[in-house]
Amino acid sequence: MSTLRWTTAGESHGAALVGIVEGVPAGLALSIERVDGELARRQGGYGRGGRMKLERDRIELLSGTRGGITLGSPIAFVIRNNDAVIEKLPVPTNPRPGHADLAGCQKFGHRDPRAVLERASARETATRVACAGIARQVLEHFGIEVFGHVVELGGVAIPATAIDAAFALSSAKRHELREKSAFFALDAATDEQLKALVDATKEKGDTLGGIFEVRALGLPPGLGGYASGAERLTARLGAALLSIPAMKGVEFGLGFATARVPGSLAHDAIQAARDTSSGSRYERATNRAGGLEGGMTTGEPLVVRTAMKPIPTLRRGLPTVEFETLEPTAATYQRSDVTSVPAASVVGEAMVALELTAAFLEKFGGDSLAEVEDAVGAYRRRLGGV
Ligand code: EPS
Repeated sequence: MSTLRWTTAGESHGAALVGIVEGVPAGLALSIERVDGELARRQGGYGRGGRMKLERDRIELLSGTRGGITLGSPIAFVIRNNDAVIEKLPVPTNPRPGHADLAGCQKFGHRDPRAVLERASARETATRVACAGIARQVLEHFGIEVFGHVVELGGVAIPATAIDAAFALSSAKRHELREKSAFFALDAATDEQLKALVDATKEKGDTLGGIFEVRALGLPPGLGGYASGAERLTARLGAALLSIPAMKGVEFGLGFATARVPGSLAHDAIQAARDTSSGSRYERATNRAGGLEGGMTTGEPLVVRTAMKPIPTLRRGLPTVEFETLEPTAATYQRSDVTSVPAASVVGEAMVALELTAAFLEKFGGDSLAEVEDAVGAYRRRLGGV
């Protein structure tokens, strides 16, 4: 079976987070360090709070490999929670605005926000990053890079010129640049300004949202599909990104700005490819579409940006009411991040990687990596005749 499927389980302060990835072809040398590296990255970024000092996320592989090579069977893993105190934590007496607390309690008919928030917590995204860390190694085997970075935080934007310059660099240099940034951004000069902003916001007991961008480089044309809504990669990527807690909007390429320009400035001219090493005889003169047309990859870089709301847990709790009395009160506060937009960029990168791996294996999937290699090679050759 070559269709990628994945699922997660676990509560934020339960014993562990659990993940299963199915559909990874047999014969892939799986790097656990690669997965743990992404987990460590997700824990980082300037503005994280106390919880991340307690956790050291890493996967314990339970199945699906032998001698480090995938078997084609389900790959199961756990990530243990150090802060596994779910049975000892108090039950908040009021629902926190901006969280799943109230609608979740109404949905299940109880007054115990902990029964909701333990699973609704963004802690679950660690499992997604691990699932993607496994699955994306298929894409990486074929030279496809998925790269997330923060482009805006609390209204301060990374200059577009710095981003363009970073994407003109080699992949290794671009990664180096991002690693140096406390915000997983591509401009060292903006880091200091962002640090000052986060510090001042922390002082005030407030929080910050922002925008991250994910680009995927080296994609072949024709992933996804136009024949049904469910195949359209635009919809699938949008849903994948909006499934991350706290995400409020997604745009591709020119995004919302496309709606404000005439058609002559909204699209990408087709021209003969200067470099035909990918197999395609065509390229686009620009990439306003962000690498997708008709719900399919065009072969140009995928460019997608996602907006994240500020974390709703504030030191001075937002106004709410007590469950029992409906008396006005301030929402319960224990601890919180000032911002987790850098971490969200790691999660967004993971979600895009998962969706692209799924689309890639739908088109080229086989039981073994060798079969996938054959299918990719044959497609590249066929593209030369189109
Ligand atoms: C989260 C609240 C905080 C964050 C957590 C998400 O956790 P705690 O309630 O333990 O202080 O640290 O994020 C993570 C644990 C993580 O791994 O990203 C929330 O309410 O969503």
